[in-house]
Amino acid sequence: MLDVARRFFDLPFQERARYMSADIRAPVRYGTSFNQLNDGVLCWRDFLKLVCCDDLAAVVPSWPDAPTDLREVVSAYARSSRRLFRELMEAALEALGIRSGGAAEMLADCDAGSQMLMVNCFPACPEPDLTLGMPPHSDYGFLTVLLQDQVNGLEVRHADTWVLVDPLPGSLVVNIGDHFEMYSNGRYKSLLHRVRVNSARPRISVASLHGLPPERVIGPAPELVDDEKNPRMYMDTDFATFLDHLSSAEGKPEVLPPDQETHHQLMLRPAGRILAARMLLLDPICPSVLLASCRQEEHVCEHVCACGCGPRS
Ligand SMILES: O=C(O)CCC(=O)C(=O)O
Repeated sequence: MLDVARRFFDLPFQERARYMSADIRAPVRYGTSFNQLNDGVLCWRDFLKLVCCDDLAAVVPSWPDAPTDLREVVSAYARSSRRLFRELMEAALEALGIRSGGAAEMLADCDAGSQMLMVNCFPACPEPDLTLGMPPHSDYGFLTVLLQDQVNGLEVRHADTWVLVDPLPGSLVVNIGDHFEMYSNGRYKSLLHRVRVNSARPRISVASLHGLPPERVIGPAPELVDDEKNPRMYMDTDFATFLDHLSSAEGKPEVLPPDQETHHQLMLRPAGRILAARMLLLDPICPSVLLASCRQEEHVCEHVCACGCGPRS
């Protein structure tokens, strides 16, 4: 996957530019920064966005036809990522204590849900301290499965500082998104993260963002809300509203000082603090775990919990 992504960004600009679009809803979109048409300050990043859906065969013909193996490799990767999302959600629902009807309904929504692949290239930058590859942001959906090459760049916000996420060979990073924080009524926290660039080597990453169907209203699960100890912490929202917000001037991403939240976080999170998770841990004992390592082959290998129950392995 990383190899074909690298070869796509090595294509002549005219070839890549065929997929440029001003429409943030376009199913295939090549661009620079977050949105080069809106951003006041451009980020040091090129991206190829590919919207996936459960009928992948229907969308793949609109994807780039060069490199020649891109459609085959990327669609296989998208399917695997979707399966992983399903498995992670099953475990997370169990960890939250959501069973039978509630879990079945949520998993059905996950199966019918949205998926978007964001293929990123952060070229080597002559002045890396003057820019960012991506500004601080959190992802809007439920879970993001992130594949990165061996070049440092991803940092997450944890305990008021930026922490580098070491690229471990053969591992994936799983980020919690805003909608999962809302659904879990704050028991899982969405992750503020950013990407730094360097002057020596380009960096490639592939984020697979998973969420529920766009029109599905998302709010705290009834099982996790009660009047006494667990009051409702979030308003209901849906993905379509978020997209409207993003395409409006108000939703324009900005390069913010590290300790500030982005606009959409402020919109989606009326209460609750920002916490950073390096990777998701699906821990049946403590669903508020923030740091973990999830290896592709072994699934879960090391856990560090931020709620005070201490490191485990
Ligand atoms: O490149 C990375 O490590 C993170 C990418 C990311 O945050 C995104 O595509 O939303």
